Amino acid sequence: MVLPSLLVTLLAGSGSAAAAVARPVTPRTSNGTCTTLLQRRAWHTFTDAEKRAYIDAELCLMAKPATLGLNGTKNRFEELQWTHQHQASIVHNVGAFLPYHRLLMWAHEKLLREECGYQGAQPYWDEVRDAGKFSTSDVLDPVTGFGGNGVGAYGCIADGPFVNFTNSLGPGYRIGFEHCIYRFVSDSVSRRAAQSYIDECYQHTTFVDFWPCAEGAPHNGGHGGIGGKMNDPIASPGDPIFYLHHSFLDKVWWDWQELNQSARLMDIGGRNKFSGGFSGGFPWGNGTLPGFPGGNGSLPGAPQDPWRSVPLQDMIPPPGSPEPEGDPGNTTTLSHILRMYGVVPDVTIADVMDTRGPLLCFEYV
Ligand SMILES: *[C@@H]1O[C@H](CO)[C@@H](O)[C@H](O)[C@H]1NC(C)=O
Ligand SMILES: *[C@@H]1O[C@H](CO)[C@@H](O)[C@H](O)[C@H]1NC(C)=O
Ligand SMILES: *[C@@H]1O[C@H](CO)[C@@H](O)[C@H](O)[C@H]1NC(C)=O
Ligand SMILES: *[C@@H]1O[C@H](CO)[C@@H](O)[C@H](O)[C@H]1NC(C)=O
Ligand SMILES: *[C@@H]1O[C@H](CO)[C@@H](O)[C@H](O)[C@H]1NC(C)=O
Ligand SMILES: *[C@@H]1O[C@H](CO)[C@@H](O)[C@H](O)[C@H]1NC(C)=O
Ligand SMILES: *[C@@H]1O[C@H](CO)[C@@H](O)[C@H](O)[C@H]1NC(C)=O
Ligand SMILES: [Cu+2]
Repeated sequence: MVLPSLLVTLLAGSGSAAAAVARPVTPRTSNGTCTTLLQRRAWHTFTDAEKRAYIDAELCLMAKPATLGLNGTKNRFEELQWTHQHQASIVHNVGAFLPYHRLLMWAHEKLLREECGYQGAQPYWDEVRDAGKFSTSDVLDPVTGFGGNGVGAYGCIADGPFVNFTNSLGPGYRIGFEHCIYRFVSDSVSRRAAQSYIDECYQHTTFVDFWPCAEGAPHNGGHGGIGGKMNDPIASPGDPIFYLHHSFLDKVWWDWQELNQSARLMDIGGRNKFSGGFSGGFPWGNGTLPGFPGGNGSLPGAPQDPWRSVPLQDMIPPPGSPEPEGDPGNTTTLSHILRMYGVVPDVTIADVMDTRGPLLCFEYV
């Protein structure tokens, strides 16, 4: 008997690396170029070989010289990070938070694939699975993952593939201060990644109500649960776990959109500007980091985290920091411009609303 071809595809694909790559789709738009959706899967479903391929590509990005002249960047990995550091004040606590981070994940995936030979899709970390026990996650595996918790006063990572990486961006807005990837893993903070918090966000039926909820516990659980570099709201993309975490958060948004596509695929809103800033608002901010004499700005961090105190000036957007662009008023709209400073072309929020649209062309499975 001859199996229907769809079934053959499913059988052949299940559990193999082939399933990671692509599935043909019907284009949604008349001029769209999205004919093959990349399928983003959870990290824990990756085979060891798939994990190795992803990490090797990340190491490749970290080793590739910077090309864009973005101040302080040494390599392509930091160029992605720079777009986040430079725009931190206009891509957090605002309506553009989820759209900008969706674009950043996509740009990262694109660079891995186009410049570092990666053939898979961007993985996400199923943090719900590890909520309350991040320290045991396979993401932190020293051999097949991103290396474990930090050690010593500064929490520098001591094993794994990224142990020798030095980062030039951060803490905060600082540029040119070479430092390790540092972590202060907290299982208790990681409880915020629990499904109950996500379900709470899914009670909200409009984007303006949904995004602040998503930016709360589901977002902060991953940042605070890993801690250290990941807990720096400005320079956190210096820890490659950032990309697994924000892909998880992007999936939280995507799942919410999927629950009611007709109402939510183009639903956007929220404020464009947030007056709060990053300094002064966090607990544990009164320590002084050796090497940061007089440090009095505060990053969120565990009480033992010496990085939590940095010079206040490094926590305030420097002169020349960008302002939101493209909206008619103070509310975030589909015409809001998302800037990527040459890493990938600038686009508008409209371009990133539908992950199956011509620009992004991916889905979560
Ligand atoms: C083609 O795509 C562009 C950019 O996504 C869009 O602005 C335009 O409306 C599309 N045209 C048609 C006919 O769909
Ligand atoms: C890190 O550098 C040390 C010293 O050069 C080297 O022995 C080690 O293999 C490197 N580790 C990785 C993961 O690159
Ligand atoms: C680059 O960053 C350094 C360190 O913060 C700063 O002193 C310098 O003015 C910056 N250069 C430009 C062109 O912005
Ligand atoms: C989708 O949202 C619209 C507008 O809020 C609502 O009328 C409709 O009932 C929703 N559909 C589903 C399946 O929840
Ligand atoms: C912060 O300052 C208070 C008062 O001086 C002190 O009791 C506390 O231990 C300090 N906390 C840290 C983390 O340094
Ligand atoms: C922090 O340091 C700056 C610069 O030295 C100083 O102007 C400011 O008053 C300090 N703030 C606090 C709260 O100590
Ligand atoms: C936008 O915000 C500014 C600063 O808060 C305010 O002065 C202005 O009136 C607002 N504009 C609109 C159209 O709401
Ligand atoms: Cu961010």
